[in-house]
Amino acid sequence: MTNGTANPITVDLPRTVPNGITVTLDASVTLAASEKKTVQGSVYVPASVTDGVYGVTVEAKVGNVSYAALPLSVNVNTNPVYNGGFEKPAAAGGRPDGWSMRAGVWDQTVAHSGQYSAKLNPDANNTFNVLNTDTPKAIAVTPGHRYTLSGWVKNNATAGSVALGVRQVDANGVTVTYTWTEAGKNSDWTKTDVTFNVLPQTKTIWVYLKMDQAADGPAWVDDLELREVQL
Ligand SMILES: [Ca+2]
Repeated sequence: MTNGTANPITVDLPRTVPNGITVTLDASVTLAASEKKTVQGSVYVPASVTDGVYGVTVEAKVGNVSYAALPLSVNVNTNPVYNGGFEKPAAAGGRPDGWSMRAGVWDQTVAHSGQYSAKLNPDANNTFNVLNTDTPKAIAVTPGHRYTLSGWVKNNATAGSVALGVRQVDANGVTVTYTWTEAGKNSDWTKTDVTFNVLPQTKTIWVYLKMDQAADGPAWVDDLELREVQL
């Protein structure tokens, strides 16, 4: 803020804040003649606030005159799975951002929510028919802690195996272990949980959908979330 006058002024900083969120910022600031000042505050979002986009606005007022409204968009997203609903396209298009699709399909005809899901087609010749988290979107986790990955899986296969999985990876990019939960055969959208304990050497986890060579129909995944489980 810059005081363009030759007199000291007091600038009030009223704010509009949604329920539950707190803004820590002086209620007013005094500027000497021609003084320039930066004010800093912080926004506190307690764990009780549910995911969503919240608007916080701070105004700069002198007397009853408003000189500026400073809108701040607070996006509360406690799910660390990037683009877990497959709705955001990669910059180059053609695939969902943050996912390595391999032979998988970005399907806009079938979705658990939104417009898109990710699909694997059966392939008797493919020994590793998977789609998975793209390298830069690996999720940092804490050794010794317990998490549940959940996702919605639709499986049209009546044979073989379709599974949702988590790969634990160490600091050198080497696999520590995989944990899989098999989807029911010939099943409509079903919430599928993969619960795992993070091993001491694990740094990140990657999310996988896998289909084996015996599967005889396509499978889809959508709306992936990761939550820590209290031990
Ligand atoms: Ca979706």
